[in-house]
Amino acid sequence: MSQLRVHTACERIAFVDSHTAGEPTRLILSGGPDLGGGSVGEQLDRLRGHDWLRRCAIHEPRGHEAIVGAVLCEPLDPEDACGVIFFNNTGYLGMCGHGTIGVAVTLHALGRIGLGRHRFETPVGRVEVDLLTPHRVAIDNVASERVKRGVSVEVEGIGRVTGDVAWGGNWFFLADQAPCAIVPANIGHLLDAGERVRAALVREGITGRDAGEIDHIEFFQKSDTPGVDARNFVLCPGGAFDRSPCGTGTSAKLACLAADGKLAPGETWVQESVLGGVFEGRYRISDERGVMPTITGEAFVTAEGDLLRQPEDPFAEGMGR
Ligand code: PYC
Repeated sequence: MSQLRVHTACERIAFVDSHTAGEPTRLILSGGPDLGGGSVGEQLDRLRGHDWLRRCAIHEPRGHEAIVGAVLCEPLDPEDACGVIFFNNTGYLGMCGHGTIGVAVTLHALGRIGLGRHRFETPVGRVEVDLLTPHRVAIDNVASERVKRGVSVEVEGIGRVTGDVAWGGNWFFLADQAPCAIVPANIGHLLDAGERVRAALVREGITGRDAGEIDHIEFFQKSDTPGVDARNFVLCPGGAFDRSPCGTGTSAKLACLAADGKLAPGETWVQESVLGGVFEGRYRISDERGVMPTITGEAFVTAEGDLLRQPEDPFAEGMGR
């Protein structure tokens, strides 16, 4: 029951927040537009026409740049648990690994799904989640692939940077040589370097398949943490960094490791984020689809409530684009 005594009409957007290895997910439960039916891709096209929901839920003063939003929609296949569309401070994501883990844990906390396997539809394909405990989730992600190996770009202020271009549900440029140590004290420097690499890719016309924009930049380094294979830093499209090891980024990494013969199917790759959160990754090979990654991580719910939009509020749709 609300404590507020507001005098004017007030729209409410119900949400539950969670974090996955520190990276926030805001799941919108109600108050968004009717997205109709059809494929999740078609529903995403309709949601783009109601961009106020993304801006309101993610931008300040109701959100902040690191939040990834998720809105549930009708699945095309009624046997699937739900459709889900992810968005951030700059636009819409194909898939989101940490977000899928967060959504699964939240739906379980709401009593909407039980432990075990469930299928979610995303704009870039169906993923399967296995809720192992109320917090621990394994996702069978979309097929992932490396499309370019050893791409070298001239980066302003840095020099030549070499990396691979791979798909893990979003497009990534993955560089094994980080510009500095991947530690929290260097986050400012890593953000700046990531933006410069992204600009160099645009300048040199380097894209993913079908001219897909490479909007995530991922640096890697060896980790000193026992049992961890590598530490990463991931620059996300809107200029925030992923607090988690990035589910789609870890999937892209698995595709590169598989292509290089450095990780066998079924072997585990332990990926640590700049903040020390961990995902476990492994893959199987499908004859038709190639590298099929499974990413395992943990999420926890952190808040529930209503975002409020008053018509007279000049920032009813948030600050920013
Ligand atoms: O976990 O896939 C992910 C992700 C993408 C952007 C932020 N997190």
